[in-house]
Order: sequence, then C-alpha cells, then structure tokens
Amino acid sequence: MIAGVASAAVAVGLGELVAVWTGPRSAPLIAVGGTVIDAVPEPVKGAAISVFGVYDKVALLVGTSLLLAGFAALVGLAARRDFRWGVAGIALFGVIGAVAALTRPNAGAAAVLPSLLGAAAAVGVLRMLLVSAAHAEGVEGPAAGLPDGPVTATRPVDGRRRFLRLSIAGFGVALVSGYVGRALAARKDVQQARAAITLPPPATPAPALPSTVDPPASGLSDYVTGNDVFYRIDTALIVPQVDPAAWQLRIHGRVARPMTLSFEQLLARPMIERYITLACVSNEVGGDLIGNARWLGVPLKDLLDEAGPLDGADQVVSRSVDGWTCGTPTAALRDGRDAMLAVAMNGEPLPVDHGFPVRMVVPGLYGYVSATKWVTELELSSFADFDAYWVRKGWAAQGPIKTESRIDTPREGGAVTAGTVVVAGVAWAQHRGVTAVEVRVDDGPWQPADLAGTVSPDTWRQWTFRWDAAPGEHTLAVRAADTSGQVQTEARADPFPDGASGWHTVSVQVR
Ligand SMILES: Nc1nc2c(c(=O)[nH]1)N[C@H]1C(S)=C(S)[C@@H](COP(=O)(O)O)O[C@H]1N2
Ligand SMILES: [Mo]
Repeated sequence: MIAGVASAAVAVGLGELVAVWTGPRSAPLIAVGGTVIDAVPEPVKGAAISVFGVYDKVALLVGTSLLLAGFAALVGLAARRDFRWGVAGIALFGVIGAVAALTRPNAGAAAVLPSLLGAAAAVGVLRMLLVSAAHAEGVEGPAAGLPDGPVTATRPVDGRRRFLRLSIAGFGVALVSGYVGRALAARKDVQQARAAITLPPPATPAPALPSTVDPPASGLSDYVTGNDVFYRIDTALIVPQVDPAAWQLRIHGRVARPMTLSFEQLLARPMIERYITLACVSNEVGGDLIGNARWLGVPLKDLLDEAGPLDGADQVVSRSVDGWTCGTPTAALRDGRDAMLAVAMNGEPLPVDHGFPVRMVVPGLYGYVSATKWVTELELSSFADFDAYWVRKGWAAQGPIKTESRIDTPREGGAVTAGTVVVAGVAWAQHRGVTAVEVRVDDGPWQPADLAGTVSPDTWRQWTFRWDAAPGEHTLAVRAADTSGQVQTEARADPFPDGASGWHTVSVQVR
C-alpha cells in the first residue's frame, strides 16, 4: 500500500513540474478537478458550496487527493500479487488525467504530457519499491510480472529499512517536484504586469461617500468591502494569469461592425467610476456571498452601440480565457445603467482573483449572468440560440437580484446584555434601491430601522435598529422594501434556480 501511494505521489508531483511548460491546467489533479467541477450535478455543487463556502475548491482538491491515495493503495496491493495489475492501474489513472487535461477548454496536445510522464515515472517507482518490499519480506522471488532482482538484502530487517528509505525518497521526490513546479509556475504570474499599470482618471468619478455611511455598530459590514475580504466565486481551480499586453477583447456575432480591442485601447477610452454591489445567486438567506466595491471601467453601452447589435441579438454571451460562459440580456447592457468592462476595484487594478485585467460588472444582475472575470469575448447572440455555463445546469437564464436583507449583528446564537442593543445589517435591491428596512422582535410588530446613507440604488444599504432588549431568548427578523414598492417576500426559496428569498432571522440570548 505504501508503494502504491508513493508512486501515485510521484506521478502527481512530477505532473506539476511538467505542467510548468504545458500549462497549469494540464497538471493531473487540476485537470481532473476542473473536469469534476464542470461535470458535477447541480445538487452536489450546491451542497458543496453550502458546506464549504468559498473553500469549496480546497475541499475538492483534498477530496480528489484522498480518493487517489485510496485507489493507489489498492493498486499497490494488487501489484504485489501481479505487477501487471500495477501497470494497468497506473495506466488507467494516467489516461484519466490525460483525457481530462486534453478536454479542458483551449487545451493543446501537449496537455497529455504531465499525466503520461507522471504515470510512466510511477510505474518505475512502483517496480523499484515492490522489488525492495519482496526482499524485505524474504520472499524467494518477487511478484509475478517482476524480474528477479539481485537478492542483496541479507536480513529482512535491513530490507525493511531499505524499503522505507526508498518510499520516503519517493514521497520526497513527489513533494519537491510538486513544490518546484508550483513555484516556477508562480513566477509566470501577472503580479508584475499588474503592479506596472497606471490607471487612467475617470471621466466621471464616483460620488463622494456621504458621512452617513458606516454608522457606529460593531459587527456591521463596511459599506465598501475591501478587496482582500471580497467574496470569490468561480469555476477556476487555477486562477487565470492573463497578460494585459496580450489581452484582447473581441466583440462579434450578430453585430454590424465586429471589433477587437487591446488593453491599451480600452484604457484610452472614457471611464466611469461607480460603487456597485455584486451578489452571487448561490448566496443563502443570511449568507455572505455579496460585497460592495468601487469599480472603474468603460461603459458597455458605448462599446455595444459602436458594434451595432443586429435585430434579435437579445443576449450578449461573454467568455473568459478559461472557457467559462455567461449570458446577459443585451437590453440590460444598453438601458443606461452603469454596466461596464471594469479594470479597477477600489482604486487598484483588478485583483487577479477578481478577473485581472478586465471583467464585466452589471448593476442589478447576479454574478453568474453578468460579472465575467478574465473576459476576452463578447458575442452578440440570442437566448434561443445559446445557453451559458450555469444555464446548461438548470439555473435561470435571467438573473435579476432579489430584494434581500441580512442581520450582521447580533450573530445567530449570540448573547447580549439586556438594555439597548444595536441591531444592524445590510439590505439590497440593486438598481431598484432600498427604501425601507423593518425589524421584528419575536411576534411583535414590524418596526422601522434607520437607513444609512448610500450613493446610488446600485449598492446595498446599511441599517441600524436600537432594540430595548428584555432578558430571555428572542428571535429577530428583518425585511426590506425597494423603490418598486415591493416588500421583501417571506416565501423561502433556495438559491437554485434563480436566487434565495425569505426573511433572515437570528436567535439571541439576552441576559
Ligand atoms: N471567468 C469567470 N467569471 C465569473 C465566474 C466564473 O466562474 N468564471 N463566476 C461568476 C459568479 S457566479 C460570480 S457570483 C462572480 C463573483 O465575482 P467575484 O469572485 O469577483 O466576487 O463572478 C462571476 N464571474
Ligand atoms: Mo455566483
């Protein structure tokens, strides 16, 4: 079993090293993990996000590794009886890795190399370890299918030491090559290019924040979410490293005038700067897959007007370098809202995790239908002609953000002291705008909360409520209303297929 796991480790580690040349997404674990992400049925993916949240990818990689280790142990056992089982088992995994790498979007033929070379090395390592193990056990001849090696180990105990030393060496080779592979790959990253960018001043800057944002309430989300704490959701196991010097955006499909833009040409255009709150459709009631940032970018309306969408082109399909697709109503990009191709987030070039060098940001629509990161292509199409990535998995083609609100403080299950307690949170109804927030204690009446300032209907709004808390166990609920006159619905809905709804409640102990 040790021999099996050690050989698998060598395969994966060497695969990482070879992938320095063939591309990070061709490394065996990453290729297989990426294929799993694209293939998992919707309920499993939903469960993974609700259990692991933004750590879903770490969980996937750890899970894949454990599964691989388990199978490798079995392959090791089988190989001890007949080495041909070992070769077959490793070959099977090599082929799975190679096929996964080859079928990733934009993969070349060289993508098979990390898995195949890794598998070849694994066969050699397994053979060496099994010969050594046979000697350690004092077995006359090694397993079927293995040649008789020179029987050098005189006493079993020496043989066992030799086997352990060889195994440790195997794990060592795996770790070092994996680590060096990752380190070399990291040197190809785009942090330097990102640091060298000078952002143009906006033609129309974002409004100054009123002094009424961020009311005093400990535990309340900041009005502007820092880049380092901003939620991240995407299907990319390896964050795409897109060199701005090589970046191009193609606008094509059903347009009168197809066009291609370089990063330099994009930066030369008039820019707008706006606060816009992004939200993920997978956000549960009370969840934290939402954040507000100041974005700098080129209005999409200007670009689309220049390209001239043809009749019937009611969907803009955007694609990212890693093949992810997104479909946005053409009308939402041209109706005057601040939909943009963003190049900066909170005064910095886009963080690599958030789409460097260019992403889409559209007020009022969930991220999966609007916020393409690492975007390189806008194709004018129609909803009848094309289903984007998540739509193919059953999510709604149209994804307007639902009016929602959240209690940030006190926390669920928390304890507070009797007397005045500041209850606070955020409410959002992007592009419609929040007009009121109400709080209810137990079965009492709905009472108005105080709304903090905001700069536009496209951002969330903080709220506070001074609660005269009496000792005991209490349940707080919150609901918001928007400019359409709608009050946030009590009807509970899961995120699938078009976003969660319902009132957020927290139970607290007052002492
Ligand atoms: N290329 C790419 N862009 C993407 C996604 C993705 O998987 N790949 N996910 C989208 C989803 S579902 C959301 S909610 C937002 C999240 O943006 P953030 O990670 O910057 O918060 O990005 C969107 N853009
Ligand atoms: Mo999302």
